[in-house]
Amino acid sequence: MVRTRLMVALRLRVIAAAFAVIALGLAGPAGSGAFSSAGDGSTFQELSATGPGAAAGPSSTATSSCVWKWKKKIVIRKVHRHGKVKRIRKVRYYRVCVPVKPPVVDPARLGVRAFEYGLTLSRQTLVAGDTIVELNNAGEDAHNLHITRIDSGADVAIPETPASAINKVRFDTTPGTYRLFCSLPDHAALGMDATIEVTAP
Ligand SMILES: [Cu+2]
Repeated sequence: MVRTRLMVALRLRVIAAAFAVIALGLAGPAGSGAFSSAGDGSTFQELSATGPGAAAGPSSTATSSCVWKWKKKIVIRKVHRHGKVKRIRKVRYYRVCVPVKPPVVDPARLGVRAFEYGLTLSRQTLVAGDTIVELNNAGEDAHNLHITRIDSGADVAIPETPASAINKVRFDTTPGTYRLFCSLPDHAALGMDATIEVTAP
């Protein structure tokens, strides 16, 4: 009989202690209730600073080079309580800025066939931006190719290329008119001279 009463009293104490733990948890700092039942105030603070409830999130400083995404991590903590070691499982939320890969845009391509004496272009217009110009020397002599902006005189060149050889140059174009010619003596005057229109994307 005495033993039974003792057992009941002990059980009541255990229940009371459990309620106290819950009450302690609920009385924790205000914020997202996701972690409150754990009753671990210090961790809660840390979580609320980076958790989904954080008012001044990194989103306010997000740049176009990365996108903020929520991540979840399970954290197991050992807490000493009432002489016992308790394992507390928590879900920790944090944000990471995932780099955004710029869309891969294929370069514009222009083929230039050179011969004595002329240039044949694979196209008459180009879209501005990353461009590859390929000189295909279909003649018997060596030829080079200059690509010059008519208005500014900015010049990109493919060096002298022997007969039956192919050479390339890659550069950025801007909208405008470009002149293509071979700079070897008289070659442009003899016909190795052409223009191409570069249009805005
Ligand atoms: Cu030439």
